[in-house]
Amino acid sequence: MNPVYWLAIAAAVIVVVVAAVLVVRSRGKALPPVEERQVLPPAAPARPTEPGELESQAPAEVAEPSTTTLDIPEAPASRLVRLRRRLAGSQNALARGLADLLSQDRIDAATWDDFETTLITSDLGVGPATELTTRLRQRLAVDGVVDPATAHAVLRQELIALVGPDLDRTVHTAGGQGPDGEDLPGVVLVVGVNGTGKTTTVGKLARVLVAEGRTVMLGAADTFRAAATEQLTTWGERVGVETVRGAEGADPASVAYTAVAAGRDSGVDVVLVDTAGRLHTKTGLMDELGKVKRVIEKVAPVTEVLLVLDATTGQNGLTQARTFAEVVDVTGIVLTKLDGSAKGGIVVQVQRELGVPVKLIGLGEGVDDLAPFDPAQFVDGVLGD
Ligand SMILES: Nc1nc2c(ncn2[C@@H]2O[C@H](COP(=O)(O)OP(=O)(O)O)[C@@H](O)[C@H]2O)c(=O)[nH]1
Ligand SMILES: [Mg+2]
Repeated sequence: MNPVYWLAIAAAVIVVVVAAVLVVRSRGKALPPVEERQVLPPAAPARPTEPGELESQAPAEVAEPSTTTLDIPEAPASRLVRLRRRLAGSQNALARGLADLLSQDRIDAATWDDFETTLITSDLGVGPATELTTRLRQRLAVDGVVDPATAHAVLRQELIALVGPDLDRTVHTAGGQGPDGEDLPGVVLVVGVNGTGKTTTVGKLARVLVAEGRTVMLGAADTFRAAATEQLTTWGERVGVETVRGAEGADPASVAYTAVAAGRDSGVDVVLVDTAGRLHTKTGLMDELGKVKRVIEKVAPVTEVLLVLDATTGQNGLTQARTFAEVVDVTGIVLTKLDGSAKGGIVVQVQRELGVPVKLIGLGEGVDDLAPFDPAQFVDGVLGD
């Protein structure tokens, strides 16, 4: 037979084998390592809602976690390393301004002006940018000559001071005890405008808590879109936690109440309540958010109210933050999309604006892309250390 013919067959066989190997390998990569785990015992049935304040008594259902294999969240330590790398990799204005400054032999008034302008465009805010520049000029530019190593150390110190190393950044999830001595779950209410990353944050946070050995229940109080409930339930299933959900259009306060009551009755440690993205310009919707919190507190105190802000929205995000702070006592900020924003400076501005610390940061869409906010690590990331 024609050798060319045989060669063609051999080539085809090789292509098929190589393709098969590639497919198998890419599958292996796409799937996170899984491990068989005991699924949490199902919760006691949700108690019927009772407060007179509720308008619709839409029955909430509990979506039990599926019995498929569960993801095991990445350990916080390795997660932080990766997140820091990502932060350093984002071309942020703050990092650039600092690098420019450090690259000068002599720093004159014009260089300081440029530096200040760069800081302002990094979303640090005019006040903090001016303060930082003034502090650095005092400490560094005595004779106009800056030793890079000293400059770097001083910058690091001043930036950490600006971010606030002493603020309490714990996400409070420890529940107390009820009037009859029964254990109450910690309750985390997650609020913010649509699309900022609330549901994603609830999912990621549930993973962190589960990894720490806490038992968790989710409340899908975003009842405006069925898809929102599905999205949360999927997050829950992946780490083996239950999601209490209402029918589409059900009263969000009712679902939140049912979720927290179910959490208490089944003795979970923490209930995370996802809410709808309220249009902060609509007074009625904001009032409703206040109601969600009041109704939950008929069962258990809300231990943490996390306001989720998209770091890429800049000033607009700050306006949202102010409006939300008027209706609920925000106790912590989650700043999402820092990976894409290149605007690390917003951390400082938003904390000043609200007087509330940034507690968590989102640095990607991946399931483990949520990290506790640590000022020193954040600054090191920004400085590219
Ligand atoms: N790049 C990036 N995307 C994020 C982050 N957090 C959330 N997202 C994405 O933002 C979109 C909206 O998120 P979602 O949780 O549905 O927002 P919600 O409407 O506030 O509940 C989704 O595509 C998320 O994957 C983050 O930290 N970084
Ligand atoms: Mg959502």
